[in-house]
Amino acid sequence: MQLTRKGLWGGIIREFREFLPEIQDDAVTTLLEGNTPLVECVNLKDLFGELRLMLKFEGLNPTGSFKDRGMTMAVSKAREEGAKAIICASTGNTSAAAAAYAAKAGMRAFVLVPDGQIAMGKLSQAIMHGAMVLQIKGNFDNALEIVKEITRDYPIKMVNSINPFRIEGQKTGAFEVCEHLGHAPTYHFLPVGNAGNITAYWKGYRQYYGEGIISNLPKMMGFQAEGAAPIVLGHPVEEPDTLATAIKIGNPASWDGALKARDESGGVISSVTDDEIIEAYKLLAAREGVFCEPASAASVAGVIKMKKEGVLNDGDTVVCTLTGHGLKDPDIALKSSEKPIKVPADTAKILKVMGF
Ligand code: AN7
Repeated sequence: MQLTRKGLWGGIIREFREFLPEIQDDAVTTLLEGNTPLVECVNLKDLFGELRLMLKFEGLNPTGSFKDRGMTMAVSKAREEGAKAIICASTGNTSAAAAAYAAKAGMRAFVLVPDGQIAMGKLSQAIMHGAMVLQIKGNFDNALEIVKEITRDYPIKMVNSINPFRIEGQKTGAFEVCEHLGHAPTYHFLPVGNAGNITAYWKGYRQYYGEGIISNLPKMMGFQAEGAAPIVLGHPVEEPDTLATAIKIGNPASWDGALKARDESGGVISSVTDDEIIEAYKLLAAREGVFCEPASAASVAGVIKMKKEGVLNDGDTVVCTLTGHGLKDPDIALKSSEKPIKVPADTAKILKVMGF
């Protein structure tokens, strides 16, 4: 047999070049992100009936979240422009991706995170990749304001999703969903924090539609955590509160993009409670073998809610973006489930506990 490179994935910039802003070859900074699986739920018929539920598992990107799609674009573009440093505010995943791609590009990264409110896995990534991690006594929204001020006056590239290249990269998630299914889904569910991703997916779907690659558009369904649901309430939330720390955001930067996605697609932006999020989070792990982080499960909690409200029909294809990997936040996993059983090192006793 002869070895060939056929079929090897080159990262989203190389794979989707014709649909993305141009980038010089030597500036492309990639960890081969993208090409994540679209996993079909097979064990949840009791909940969803004949709904076809598919999970776009973005936790399988190089740094464990969807942010890698946007970051390869933002960092490559910053590199092309000659930037030496990047900066972002983050609830965790953006900081992990920024740190990793900056390391790859040979740039410095500064990340501002809310003190004590980001998951352990994400913090350890940012530190390991060599970013300067600044923990502020404040929330994400405060951190983003400071980053905006700094980048107004200093030559550091902002890589939050206000940076349009982030959205460009993240829209490739929609391209992949269409390619996997052979068409667009009926509904696309996402968690909403800063609202960059729902904006990006809608942009991606519209672009494929405009190019005649797909002939239908999905309804965009965004779900915020109840304690951090500014778009649902129609005003910013001063002190957002949810255990899904990734989406603990009170004043989303892409607010308008989310409204546009909802209104143009005929979709919904709604909220789910922390209990509903944890229920969906555990359900996916225990019954489908897919371990995502709590914020990601807001999408599936949204599907459960919409199904109960009679919005979804048998035969509909529903895609949920699972934005980040469950290993990002082991604390919540352990807190929300049963403790391991302590046993003596004794076969007979262990067999008894096992029920034999
Ligand atoms: C797992 O990392 O905002 O609505 O600073 O980490 O595009 O903001 C993370 C957001 C959903 C919300 N799921 O996406 C950050 C940050 C996970 C996330 C969201 C985030 P957007």
